[in-house]
Amino acid sequence: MSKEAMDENKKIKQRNAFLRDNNGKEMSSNEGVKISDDSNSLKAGDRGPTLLEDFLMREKLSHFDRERIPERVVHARGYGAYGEFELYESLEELTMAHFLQDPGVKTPLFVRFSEVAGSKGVNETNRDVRGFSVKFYTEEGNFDLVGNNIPIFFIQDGVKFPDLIHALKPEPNNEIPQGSTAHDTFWDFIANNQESAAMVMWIMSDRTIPRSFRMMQGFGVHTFRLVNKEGKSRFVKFHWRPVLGMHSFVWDEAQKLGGADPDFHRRDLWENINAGNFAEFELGIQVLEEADEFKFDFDILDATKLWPEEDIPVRIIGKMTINQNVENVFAETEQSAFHPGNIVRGIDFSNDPLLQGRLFSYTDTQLARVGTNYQELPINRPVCPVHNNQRDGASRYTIDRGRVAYHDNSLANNSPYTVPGTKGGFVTYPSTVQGLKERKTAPSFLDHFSQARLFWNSMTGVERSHIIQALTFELGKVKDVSIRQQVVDMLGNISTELATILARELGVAVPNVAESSVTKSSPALSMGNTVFSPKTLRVGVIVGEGFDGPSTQYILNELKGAGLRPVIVHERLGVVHGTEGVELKVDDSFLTGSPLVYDGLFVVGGQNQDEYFQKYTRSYAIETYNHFKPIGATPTGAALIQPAGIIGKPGVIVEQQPAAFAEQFIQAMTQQRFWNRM
Ligand code: HDE
Repeated sequence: MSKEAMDENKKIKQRNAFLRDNNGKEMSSNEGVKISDDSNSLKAGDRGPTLLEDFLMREKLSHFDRERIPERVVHARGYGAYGEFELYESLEELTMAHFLQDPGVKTPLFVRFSEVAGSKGVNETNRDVRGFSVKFYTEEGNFDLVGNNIPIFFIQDGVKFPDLIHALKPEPNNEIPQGSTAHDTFWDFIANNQESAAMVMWIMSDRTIPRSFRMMQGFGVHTFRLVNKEGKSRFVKFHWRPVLGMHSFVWDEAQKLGGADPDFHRRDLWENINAGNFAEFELGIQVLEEADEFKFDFDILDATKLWPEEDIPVRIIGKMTINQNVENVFAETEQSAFHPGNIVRGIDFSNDPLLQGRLFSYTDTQLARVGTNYQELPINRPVCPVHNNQRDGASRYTIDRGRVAYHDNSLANNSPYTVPGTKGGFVTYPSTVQGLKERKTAPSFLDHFSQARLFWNSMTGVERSHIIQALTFELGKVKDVSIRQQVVDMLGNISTELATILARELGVAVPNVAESSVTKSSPALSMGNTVFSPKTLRVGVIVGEGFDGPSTQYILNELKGAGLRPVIVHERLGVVHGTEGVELKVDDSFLTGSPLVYDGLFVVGGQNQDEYFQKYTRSYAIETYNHFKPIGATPTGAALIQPAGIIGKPGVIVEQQPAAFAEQFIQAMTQQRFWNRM
């Protein structure tokens, strides 16, 4: 297929055939009968009772009664969109995968980002791992990269997953807490399953409170294989890098935001895609020769371990652009069915026991959650032809013709034909296996603390202080003192300093264990090294009646030119009037807006600033300041926030001259957080 043809997003074209537009159409039942009255049931007399005969009411109510399907066991809250993947350079030398051959070719895809722990309605800014699932609709079948925003996992063996999730979810006797790991059973699991040590360090870091789905990394987590046409296999790990850089909230902000806007992440994605600010991520791979499998002090099959990028560099191979929202969240996102076992020719599995467990669980869960023929649904069906002898089942959509539904056959010349590997058929990589059949952990999986220490060593001072605060909060919520003690004892294996601080904060004893001797660090693990972009960040602009029209207009234009998104905030909705006839449409009132939903604040002020205006402006400024975010102010605005005592502090910029101010403020927005405020 030519590049031009691929550019037209084959998946969206296929999906469009299923769209139904009800606007301006006559109403009918599902059987096509036109409906004359949809507000009154059929009754015996106008005061009832309602008659069983009312087939229209029965159809409507019984369909409604079945509107829900079971929510996902984990990752229930999520949001999806379509996009495409463009390959930068051919990977022909590494893999046969069709979509990784020709530079410039675009492969349609669907992405779903998610929160792991909470139910379908949980607030989106909770501290949690984020799911990062990508379904590539390739010309040789669907390839699903079902990853997370953290490169490692809690456990090493799939058989433990139900235990982990039972411990992490709300406690079963009272169903508390929702979408949070800050409770006894989770930390009891951690203390008694110490393979989670490294993951604990990651989940207590700022990675689990991302500012946006568009501003976090993604990882395939497991070791997979790439297999080329000569049949040579290499090990591979997949990485997604956000083009906007990695941003995170601070914990206090994330918690409050859960109340101010429980839909913050989906709104951010949806609004930006609609505004043409497409989310972009580069795909990187770490490749390891089979001969080097045993050259490391960790086992590459152990999903609680990462491959340090300084040892095995990440090679960037292409870019994903997420550029189209769904038409219907249930039909597309809720029914989307991901499976790490959906691989294509040229990609294969490793023996990672966590991955092996997943290979069973995902198809099983989709059969239970969505139904037997889930692969036929528009969101899940491949863009390439599908022919086989699978038949029937609930809600079968395809109508297979002919009487032959078996293989081998002679009546249909043995078709549909199997396809040899040389002609495009999938052939499992013939890796060697040896050993006893037994239930056992490999000795190479038993070091739980070296990489936890590597992570701790790689953190900046600010990042370490956030990890300490997060652990103090989470373990502070643990009621059972013995669990607190057990976790602090466990953390003593990572860092004596960390365990000592926590022991004091949590009222438990300092552990008497030797900390890990690892001195190495990996700069790539720190978010302190991220390069930020100001693009699409939101600036709350507080404007009062009679504001300085021309200079405000000038500054706003400069901010927009840098890609920032000013949001006009005023006492009430409507229009606010400045000098020289400048008018601004108000986006948020003080009540509908919140300093939590802006990445920075610009206080313009005005001539008519009553007490209400002054009070809200001050409280917006203080909240923004406490979350370390940039604040800009005109001289009028500065007088307004003067009583807050923040003028002259880092990241608080007062305008002297519009052009210089705009430049400084954009720079401050690019820096995003001013940690040296306290
Ligand atoms: Fe999942 N996981 N998982 N998981 N997972 C599910 O599948 C499971 C694991 C991940 O956007 C479920 O469709 C087992 C690792 C994402 O729809 C379920 C094990 C990673 C999503 C399931 C793991 C993930 C899921 C629930 C251990 C990161 C959301 C509903 C062997 C690499 C997919 C569903 C979406 C969803 C099982 C471990 C990521 C029950 C048994 C490791 C992003 O099948």
